[in-house]
Amino acid sequence: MERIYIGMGSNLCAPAEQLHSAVQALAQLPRTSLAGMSSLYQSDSLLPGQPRYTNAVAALDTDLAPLALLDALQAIENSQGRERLERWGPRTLDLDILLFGDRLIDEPRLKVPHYQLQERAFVLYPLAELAPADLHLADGRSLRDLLKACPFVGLERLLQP
Ligand code: ROI
Repeated sequence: MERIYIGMGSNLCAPAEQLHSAVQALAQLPRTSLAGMSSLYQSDSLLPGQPRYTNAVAALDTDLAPLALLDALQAIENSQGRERLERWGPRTLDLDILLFGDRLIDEPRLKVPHYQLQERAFVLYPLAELAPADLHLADGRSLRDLLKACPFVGLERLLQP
C-alpha cells in the first residue's frame, strides 16, 4: 500500500457537497482505503471572473497503480457532472494526485509531485493537516519549507458542518 494525497476543488453546484461526495467515492475505490480528509477551505479563484473555490485534501492508502488511480479519479469527476468546456474553467469537481508515496512520476498524463503544489496555499495548508510534520516530497523538498514560502493568504478555513 502506498500513501496518496489527493487535492480536491469545486466552484459549482454546492462545492462543499461535491467534496463530501467525492470523498465517499474515493473511499469506495477498489484496493483502496480512505485515511483522512482535511478541513474545507475557501479562496478566490486564481483566474478572475469565476466563483470562489472550496478546496480540501484527502489521504488514501492504495494498491492501485498511478494511472489506474488517475482513471478512477477522472471517472469520479465525470460522474459528478464535470464538463470540460475550457481549460481552467469553473468545475463541479477537480481531483488532482498531489503525492504518490515516494514516487516521482513524469508521464504525459501525470506529473507527481503535482507541478503547482508549491504555489497553492489551498493545497499546502490542507495537506499539512494530514501529512506528517516532517514530510518530504519524493524530490527532496520538505513540506515545512514549502509552507514557509507560501503564506496563508486569502484562505478561509470553514468550520465543519
Ligand atoms: N483557484 C482556487 N482557489 N482553487 C482551485 O482549486 C483552483 N483551480 C483552478 C484555477 C482556475 C487555476 N483556480 C483555482 O483550476
